[in-house]
Amino acid sequence: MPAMTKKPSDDRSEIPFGTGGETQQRGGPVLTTNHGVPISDNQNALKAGARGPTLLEDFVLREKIFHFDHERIPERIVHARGSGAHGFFECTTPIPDLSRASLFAKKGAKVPAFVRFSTVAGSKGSKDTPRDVRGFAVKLYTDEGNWDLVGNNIPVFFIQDAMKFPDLVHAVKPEADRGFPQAASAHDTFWDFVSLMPESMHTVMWAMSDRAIPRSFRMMEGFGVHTFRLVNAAGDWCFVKFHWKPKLGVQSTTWDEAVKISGADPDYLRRDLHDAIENGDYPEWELGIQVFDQATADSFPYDILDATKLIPEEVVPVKIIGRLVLDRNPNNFFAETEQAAFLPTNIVPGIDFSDDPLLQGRLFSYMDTQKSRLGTTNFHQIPINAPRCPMHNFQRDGMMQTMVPKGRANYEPNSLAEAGEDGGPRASDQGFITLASIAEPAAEKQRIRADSFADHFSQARMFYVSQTEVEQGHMADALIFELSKVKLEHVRGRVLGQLRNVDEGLAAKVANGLALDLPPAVAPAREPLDLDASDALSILKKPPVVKGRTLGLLVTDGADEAIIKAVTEAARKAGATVKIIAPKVGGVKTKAGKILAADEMIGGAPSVLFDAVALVMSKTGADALTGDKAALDFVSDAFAHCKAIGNTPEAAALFAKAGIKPDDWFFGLPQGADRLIQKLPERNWVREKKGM
Ligand code: HDD
Repeated sequence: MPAMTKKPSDDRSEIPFGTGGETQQRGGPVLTTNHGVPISDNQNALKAGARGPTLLEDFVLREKIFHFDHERIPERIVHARGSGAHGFFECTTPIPDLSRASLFAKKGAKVPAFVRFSTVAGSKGSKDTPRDVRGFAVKLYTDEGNWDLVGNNIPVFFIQDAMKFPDLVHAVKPEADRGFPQAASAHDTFWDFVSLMPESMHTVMWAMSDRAIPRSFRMMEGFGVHTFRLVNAAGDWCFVKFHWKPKLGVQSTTWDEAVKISGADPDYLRRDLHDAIENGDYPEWELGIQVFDQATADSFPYDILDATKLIPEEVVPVKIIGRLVLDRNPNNFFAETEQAAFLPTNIVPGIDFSDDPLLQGRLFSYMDTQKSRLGTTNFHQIPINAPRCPMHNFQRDGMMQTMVPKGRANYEPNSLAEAGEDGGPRASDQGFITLASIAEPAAEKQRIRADSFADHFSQARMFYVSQTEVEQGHMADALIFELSKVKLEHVRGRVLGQLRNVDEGLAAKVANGLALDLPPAVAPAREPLDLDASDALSILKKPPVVKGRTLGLLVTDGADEAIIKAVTEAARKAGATVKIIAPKVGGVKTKAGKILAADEMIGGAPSVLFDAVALVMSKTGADALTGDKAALDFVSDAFAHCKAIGNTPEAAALFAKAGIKPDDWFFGLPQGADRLIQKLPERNWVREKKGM
């Protein structure tokens, strides 16, 4: 019987399948059109005869193709590539004296959260590990509305005034005429722009540091960047900066790793977040606040309204008031992560903006961009964006309206209640009240940059001198790499001229790396100050955390199971994960003759994907791998990336073939298993110095 004339089965779980003849029995609901009509055949279009033309009448086909044709929406103009997760925020130290925000009122009180991490410059399909700032956007669904803290993993920004944002983004995105490079700042237009905008130099230093190549979203700090204000019930206010502190510590990859990871696993950070949550290793951050008053703000040698400046934690300590836990992956990437709309304008009573001109510009941009991306002013009705508290107002209609308000009260004031009708919602005396601006009351309207924003280099210098020697070396290497991709010689020279204002030693190193003479310094608008170094700005000065790290364990046939078990157990005890890598993904036959399944094969799991590696192998297994390029790269990369290496004696053959001389970061197994695991979050940086 031709499929088109087949009657829908009475048993609605019997779904036609294949060429139309056979059916597939499976559970689940009946397939229907978008309008609820049961579909009898999802495999064949309606035709005039078996080999005849397809009929326009086929509403099932037309609806399916029509919907498919419109599946894509515009990607975010920046932060296009991202991934998100659900969780909750819990107040651990209430601060009613500082803020009347309901989410900070009670110890133990929880609100649902959705967080989206992102890169900035790359498009949606780009890789996870370019050198770039990472977005750290948090939506907290409080009982007084949504609070979105739309921050980054870097506490400062490239520009001081929102007026410059489109220029910054145009400059860093693929060049207009050629459409490349993708997800990279290493090109003419970016460096042309930033070298002409000395205010960017502090954030450029961060972008050239290892902060811009994070090992995991779970191991990044997050920052609200701007100065905001907290307001208590009495209307008293103070300034505040928000910080997210990861429980797993801060960790980055090296540049060479980041480059290689982007080939081995372009979804590295996305997968890491997803898998950790699936495995029940819920990432967690503490929410910290730096609180200060106007007098303190006035005492700083920089302006707290200038988003290119931070306040060192040593100057204003970070007080921990809550925790953020991500414990659920989205069910659907598009519906939730892609459609998530973050708005810096989403604040709640108890929190307010400051006059930071960058923040003020953002207050317009995000609402506007959602309309273009999500197509309707009703984007707040999409479940991921909708508040979890009651929402009533007189706004009506618009595209994709899904609410069905009753009655005729769509205006205010009205007296409909006097006639017994529903008069609609009323303003509340507990509602959001905007704080008075702190600008001079009689200020003239003018397009101007405040004089207090003129110091562009003091904090760039402070950031640089706060780093360890290793981190400073990475910054110099990053600058040399980036500028080597800049074809315009005058731009290279101008960057060097700017760098001299940051640090003469750094400028000289970079010039040497480019084989250029140091040009004169570009005259700074204000002579930089030598601010005190801040240890909190360095990654390597932070305590290493073993939890959450992954060991890549390379095994061969004949490997000793007891040793594998000892290593796995040591990792488990420390909260780390082990991935078994074998020559073939089906696994290996151990010394005891048992099959040990592998997670990955060597060619699919280079050592750049792991924090440290271990090699447990038999003599024949090791000898066989000396002829395997992927195995040789596995060990030589692990060594070059300064990682700890655990091994059984048989692996010596592989080290010799790879030209590696074991040092004191090689740990004999099984006795060195615990010491190896302790080294997961650390690197033996002296290898870098030896030029490996
Ligand atoms: Fe922005 C997205 C963070 C300055 C305009 N921004 C966006 C996202 C993050 C940030 C994390 C992604 C949100 C998500 O995951 O959906 N942006 C920042 C930070 C800034 C900043 C920390 C400075 C401190 N941004 C900034 C300025 C403007 C914008 C000055 C415009 C005047 N940003 C946007 C945008 C985006 C955006 C075009 C693109 C997608 C979106 O808003 O929702 O409106």
